[in-house]
Amino acid sequence: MVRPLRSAPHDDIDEADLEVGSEAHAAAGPTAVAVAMKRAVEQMGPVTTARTLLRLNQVEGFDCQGCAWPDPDPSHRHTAEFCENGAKAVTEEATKRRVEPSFFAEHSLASLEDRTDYWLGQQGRIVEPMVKRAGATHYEPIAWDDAFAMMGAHLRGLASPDEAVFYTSGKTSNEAAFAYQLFARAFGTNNLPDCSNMCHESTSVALAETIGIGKGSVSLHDVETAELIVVAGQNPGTNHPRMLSALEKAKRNGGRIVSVNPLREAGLVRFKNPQNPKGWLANGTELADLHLPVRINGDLALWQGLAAYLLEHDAIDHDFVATRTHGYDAWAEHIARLDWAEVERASGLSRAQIEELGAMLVASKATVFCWAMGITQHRNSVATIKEMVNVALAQGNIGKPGAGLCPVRGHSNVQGDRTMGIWERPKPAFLDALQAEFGFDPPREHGLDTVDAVKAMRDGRARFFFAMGGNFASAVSDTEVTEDALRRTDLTVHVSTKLNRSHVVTGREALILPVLGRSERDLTGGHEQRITVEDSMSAVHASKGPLAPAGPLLRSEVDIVCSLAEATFGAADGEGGAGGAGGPDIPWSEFRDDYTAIRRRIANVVPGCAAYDEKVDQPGGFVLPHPPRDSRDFPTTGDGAGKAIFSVCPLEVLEVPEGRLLLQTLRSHDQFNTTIYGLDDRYRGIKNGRRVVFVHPDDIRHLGWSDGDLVDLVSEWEDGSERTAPDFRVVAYDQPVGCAAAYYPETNPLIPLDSKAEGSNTPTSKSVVVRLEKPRGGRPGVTRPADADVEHGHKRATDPIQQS
Ligand SMILES: Nc1nc2c(c(=O)[nH]1)N[C@H]1C(S)=C(S)[C@@H](COP(=O)(O)OP(=O)(O)OC[C@H]3O[C@@H](n4cnc5c(=O)[nH]c(N)nc54)[C@H](O)[C@@H]3O)O[C@H]1N2
Ligand SMILES: Nc1nc2c(c(=O)[nH]1)N[C@H]1C(S)=C(S)[C@@H](COP(=O)(O)OP(=O)(O)OC[C@H]3O[C@@H](n4cnc5c(=O)[nH]c(N)nc54)[C@H](O)[C@@H]3O)O[C@H]1N2
Ligand code: SF4
Ligand SMILES: [Mo]
Repeated sequence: MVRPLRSAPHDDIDEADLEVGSEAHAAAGPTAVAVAMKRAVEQMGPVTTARTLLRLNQVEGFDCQGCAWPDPDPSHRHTAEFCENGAKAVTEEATKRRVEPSFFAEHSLASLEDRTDYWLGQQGRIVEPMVKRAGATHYEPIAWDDAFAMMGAHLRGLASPDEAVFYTSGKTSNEAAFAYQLFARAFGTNNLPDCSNMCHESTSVALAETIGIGKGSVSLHDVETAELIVVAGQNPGTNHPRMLSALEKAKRNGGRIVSVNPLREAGLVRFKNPQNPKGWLANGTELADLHLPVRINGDLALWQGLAAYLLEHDAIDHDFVATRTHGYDAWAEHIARLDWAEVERASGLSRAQIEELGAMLVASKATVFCWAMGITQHRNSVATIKEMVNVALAQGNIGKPGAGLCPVRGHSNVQGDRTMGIWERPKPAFLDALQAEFGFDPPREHGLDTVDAVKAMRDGRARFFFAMGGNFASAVSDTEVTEDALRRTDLTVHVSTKLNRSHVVTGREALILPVLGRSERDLTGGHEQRITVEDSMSAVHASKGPLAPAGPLLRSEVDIVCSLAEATFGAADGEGGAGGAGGPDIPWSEFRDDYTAIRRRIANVVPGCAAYDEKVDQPGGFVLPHPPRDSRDFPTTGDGAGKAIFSVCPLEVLEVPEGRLLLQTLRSHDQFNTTIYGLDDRYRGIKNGRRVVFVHPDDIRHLGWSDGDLVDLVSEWEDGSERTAPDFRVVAYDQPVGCAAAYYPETNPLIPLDSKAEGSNTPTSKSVVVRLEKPRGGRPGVTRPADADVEHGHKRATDPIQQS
């Protein structure tokens, strides 16, 4: 079925090897197992593969470093409790490949700048702390103590603590996150941007305002026993594969499933459960009963149409609405005035299609609403999520069995990091608790989120950038602006397992600090330590890696934070008073030597964490309180405080000028965010390449192109500026007319820093207006990364001087 593309107009392009086949119709199944195993054995060897994967997501094992999907009850776990992409995540970390100091001696920074994230990641684990000194062309080794002293000196030299930025990616453990935010606040800043700012921030904002807590309200059991599950803007077959097992169970229990997505994602269409022998043989389970091919950004309109249907059929839980909610009448009046023609135009769906889902909602006594990035990364995402909440509230679908709101989180501990205080806008109560526990007055002013941190670095207001994991340069929008901002700092520090683009986009000086991953034994303090994490459904549990560390010099994230604190403040005397040269009296060395000491402090500071250390010891851990889920209590504030809030959200139609397409930037099946595992997107029929743009066949024709053509993507913005991402292969692909899709992070150069969601500041990664243009070749100001490709000599030229 796979046909090679006809010869390209430019033979030297990266995608010469690209193959486009037909879409897959089923997700998982034997192919998934085979793919995962082949790569695992190649990179880890057979013994480590077996030892590691059998410990993955087990009670006495370690938590998958992939996504945040929860684990089943301990009594319901399989021997192999992981998916293809979980196995890939482990392989990526437990690989036997190493990046030694000799690698950095051999490769100058300038040469590494020409490499892609894929190539950089494939080099292996970083095993020694490395420094790039001012003016140097290469990284060189540095002793840990010298690295800490260097960071401490930089931090003490800042004119204000707010000149420092402390970023977090969502893999950081609860213990490390708690210590890290404590350090940042003891130092004097709330500049704690995190990957959430680019991810589910719209969810956190919308839910906090409407139900009083920024987290989902369901358990795994609710999903499995729901009568109806709506999966909107999410591709679980790739990004949360074990969710498909839960959906399959729901289906067996008689539940119905609806997918709301511009694309017909494999997995929702058909799923072969690799844990179920039948899945190997038969065609698998048909998961989605209904697929609504919504136009990109059409969800607000769709949910208003659904609301109108519920009102029209009086499918309202009047008792719940009367006793537990606020603002219903104003909302109902607003919806009653709905203009169906506008709804159809905005959503790209007919009224009949919307009413089909409406009828399913009416028929269901317990509905679960799931969503992810297809909903959160638009300008009006907060409004869209509030409208989903309205629909859930109208039918009382919250705080009852088999029903609720289910935002599906991304990184494996992104929710836990927030719970532990990684947040640029901490609640006063959290700061009060910190103050009571540690006896210092934390800063009260809000800090910088991700987008604002870029602006602060760009404008010289922030000069120290520290990243606890992640790949800031590639993950944030407006690649050129973001990279330029990082380069303007005095010092960039990356605590990382693997090499990535952010390590080669340095401040005047730079450090790379090698860190233990989840799969590795943590012997900090001379004894085996464990860490804890929280999943997407607020379940907290312990995790302990089984493998020998990738190298003897690796340190844990907790160790790095505590040592940095000591180097910054001077070692604490542990006797009260000023803890050294200038910091509050916090026992950093005690924290480092035994993480239990941190957990005791978490118990005192973080709501719902009393007896934390004891509770995480229960098999499967414990579930954090969630008043709407537990007792239909809504800890909202402001107008209607104490009740769930209905919101009135004006309907808008995202108008796309003639000749333009609405582009979403999404993940392939072979990546974890900016970590590229490989160049195939099996379910979408793409082999050996990533620079593709999926376009509807009618649009291809209408715009005067052919399937297989090579194009530049050009985005146009309100201020008249244009941005280009060059050299994408046009691939004909079924989706609503006018929509298009291409992979992230290659498309991040197209999204201006100021294009972000109202209320949450999340970059609008899912609605970018673009036109397709004949490739113009390398021009100044164009980010031109290569993929498969580096062998083909492609440059990643963000800087005109670097142009080939
Ligand atoms: N293997 C793997 N797993 C991952 C990740 C990974 O990169 N790889 N990343 C992790 C992270 S951090 C996250 S946040 C999650 C991301 O999980 P997802 O949100 O599933 O990730 P995306 O690939 O961005 O997919 C977005 C989906 O929304 C659809 N969509 C786009 N625009 C719209 C729209 O306007 N309306 C609707 N209804 N749908 C739309 C797209 O077609 C696509 O199916 O996955 C996590 N898990
Ligand atoms: N255009 C576009 N942009 C997007 C998105 C999109 O859909 N479209 N999605 C956004 C989303 S949802 C997210 S979450 C962000 C992701 O943004 P980030 O979280 O910043 O990016 P990742 O690619 O997940 O980070 C990968 C790096 O983390 C490091 N790492 C891996 N494991 C560990 C570990 O255990 N410890 C430490 N310290 N480091 C580790 C490795 O060095 C690796 O290279 O990107 C956002 N950007
Ligand atoms: S579903 Fe997510 S957490 Fe579970 S094994 Fe797969 S990647 Fe890991
Ligand atoms: Mo994410």
